[in-house]
Amino acid sequence: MDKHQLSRFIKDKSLEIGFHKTGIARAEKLPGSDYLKEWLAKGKHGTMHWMENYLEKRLDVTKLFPGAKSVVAVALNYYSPQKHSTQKEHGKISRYAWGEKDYHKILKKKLKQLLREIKAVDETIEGRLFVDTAPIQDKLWAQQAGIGWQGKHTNIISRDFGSWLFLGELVLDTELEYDDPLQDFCGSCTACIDACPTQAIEPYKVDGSKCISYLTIEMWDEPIPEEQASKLNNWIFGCDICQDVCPWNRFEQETDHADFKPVLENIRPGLEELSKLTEEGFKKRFKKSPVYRAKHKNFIRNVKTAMENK
Ligand code: B12
Ligand code: SF4
Ligand code: SF4
Repeated sequence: MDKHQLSRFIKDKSLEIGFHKTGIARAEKLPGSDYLKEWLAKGKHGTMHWMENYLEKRLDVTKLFPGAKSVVAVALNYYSPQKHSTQKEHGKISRYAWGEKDYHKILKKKLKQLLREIKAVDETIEGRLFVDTAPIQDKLWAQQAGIGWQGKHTNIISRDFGSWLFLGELVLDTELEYDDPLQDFCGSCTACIDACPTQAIEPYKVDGSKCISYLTIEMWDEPIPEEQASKLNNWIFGCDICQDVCPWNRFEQETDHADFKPVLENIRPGLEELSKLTEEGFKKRFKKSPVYRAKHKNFIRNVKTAMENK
């Protein structure tokens, strides 16, 4: 197969495997990647010190995978149409964590399958797969490969699915045909900036240390600062506000992946009941779910903070 045929093959297989969007970009240091250094220097990562690790690799994919020539960026739509409860006695868990399983495993399995299909055509091709936790800038690659643009809330928005997308990459040591990046369609809209309760968003920049997602998932072993605690709006794991208000999410489509179907108790979880979860109970209920990342102690902290706001 020449590079045109192979690129077509990869995109067709990717759809067959169940990815909703695929784009291909040249593996090189991307313009825009260096903003990360400024973000870290200003402490916008709060206590996420792991973001400082392998910095050179995160900034340049050819250092992460020497020999890399192409980045196949993929996206999976996880949208479920149910609404978050507005009742005070319920907590809010972000939509991406409503399902029973953790998305990392689901994406990884599909990327492995894609790599197997590619190797079946040409066994000399080598590849590495990355999902979220690797030192690679998922959003930059999705943008460069034309999957979507980074909205002012910094999430990737696609014109056909909105922003309810998980992102991943398959990096290959072979030349392919490359897609063009998509232009920005935010225009003069500022809905996400206006709606963010903790004022974490400046256009195209998010102060991670102020984001409710950080405060409830990534900030461990310390109380939620008073200034932000009163603004949690019952979010106990992540936050969907900037995406819920985005006009491009009118184009959202219900996911066709059974694995992302919501567990009903995750949509309207009772705060009182959650506050009584023992470590064992937390493990039993959330072991396979993304919620497990928060750990029992911090999850209970979130629940209690939400209850105090009543
Ligand atoms: C750290 C992290 C967080 C942190 C920091 C968030 C952030 N915005 O950086 C916290 C914990 C707060 C977080 C929250 C969430 N996250 Co998160 N997170 C990550 C992670 C691990 C790294 C992101 C990163 O590199 N941040 C550093 C900053 C510097 O990157 P950046 O925001 O992209 O910076 C760009 C812009 O600022 C822009 N820029 C800068 N200046 C300018 C100027 C102009 C004019 C323009 C146009 C652009 C521009 O260029 C920069 C480079 O691209 C990625 C996974 C990965 N490995 O990439 C997931 C990831 C970004 N998260 C994801 C998700 C789903 C979320 C949440 C929606 C979860 C939730 N519901 O609670 C929220 C969204 C909050 C938000 N509005 O960003 C998804 C996003 C999917 C998508 N459709 O885009 C990712 C890609 C995971 C995945 N593989 O699916 N996350
Ligand atoms: S996820 Fe919530 S807190 Fe974070 S930037 Fe979006 S609206 Fe603000
Ligand atoms: S809410 Fe408006 S400004 Fe924010 S990402 Fe969506 S379109 Fe862009």
